[in-house]
Amino acid sequence: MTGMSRRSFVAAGAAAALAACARRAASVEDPAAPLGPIEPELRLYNWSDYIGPDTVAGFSREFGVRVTYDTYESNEEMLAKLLTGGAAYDLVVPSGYAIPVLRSAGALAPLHRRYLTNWDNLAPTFLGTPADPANAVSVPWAWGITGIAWRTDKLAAPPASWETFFDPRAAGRMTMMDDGREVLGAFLKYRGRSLNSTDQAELAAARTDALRAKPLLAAYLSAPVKAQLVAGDVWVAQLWNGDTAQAAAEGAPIAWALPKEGSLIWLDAMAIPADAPHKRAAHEFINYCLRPEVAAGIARATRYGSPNRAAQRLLSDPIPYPGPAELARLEYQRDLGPAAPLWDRTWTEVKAG
Ligand code: SPD
Repeated sequence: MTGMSRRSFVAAGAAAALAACARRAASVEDPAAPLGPIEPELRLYNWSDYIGPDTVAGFSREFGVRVTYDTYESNEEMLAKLLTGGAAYDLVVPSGYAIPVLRSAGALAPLHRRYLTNWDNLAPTFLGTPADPANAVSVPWAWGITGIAWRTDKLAAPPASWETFFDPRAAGRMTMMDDGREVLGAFLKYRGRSLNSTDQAELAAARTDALRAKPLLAAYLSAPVKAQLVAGDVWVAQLWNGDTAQAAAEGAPIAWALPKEGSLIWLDAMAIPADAPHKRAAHEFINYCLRPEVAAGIARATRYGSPNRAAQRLLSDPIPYPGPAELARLEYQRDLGPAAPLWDRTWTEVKAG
């Protein structure tokens, strides 16, 4: 079962009872009320390669909290785990579109702002987004863009278009992400469509394009492709800008290109599950990550854009938020709502095809 079809399965009802419990828990929680004392334990669930080398250890040392740190490779993997219940995580880092998905299932707890004393370090650009207009449940973590990572020693020129994935000269040396929203989204952009399209014909065209590219791909692989790029086994990979920069930092001739047809920009944010067992520790961790020096450490290691303006000032080469010309080519993902099963089916057909 793919990540997306797992989500459909969840949405179809198996988790309904658990979601209802979480909804009840979230709705009775008063965000103005104090939480208890900090708990001695914290369970974090984040994207891979998305934190500073000392972030967790520094928090653990200072607050005397034992931290468990697990990682995921896609929103769908995280959603499946959270929405089936019993994951017992205290903090997750969903992308914007996944916040309403979690919230409407009653799976997120309200933020208790009294513990987030470093809130004002955040840049206003990243606050009050459509995903969470009042920032009632989420705190910006990092932003980035999906594009094409490429080996400058293997390709004569930068990949200018998503059409690159149809190029037989790189057959077997290319990968796309193991993520239906990313792959179908890229081919929707290739055809000049929205990466949030819910139009059947547009999605069918994206499926046709994905199936045309598939025989030329070595694999569907997300962040773990970095090792293969560094080794030179993969020459072209659909990949996020920061992960590409992490790979290039290993010393391999790797660059990143934004396809001319446009692509995905995202803002990932910290959020506390409704059934989190250690909510006070989760708030303290969020507040710790909002410190300028901690946020700068995260940005330096991950090479993603920081939504923390106080941290930006500490960085020697801060990643600037895209200007109007770039933004015109970029799109944030939205919750697909009732069209989610159509996307699930389409991606399942691509994976099985
Ligand atoms: N290695 C961390 C990558 C984080 C990517 N998050 C957003 C992905 C949007 N599909």
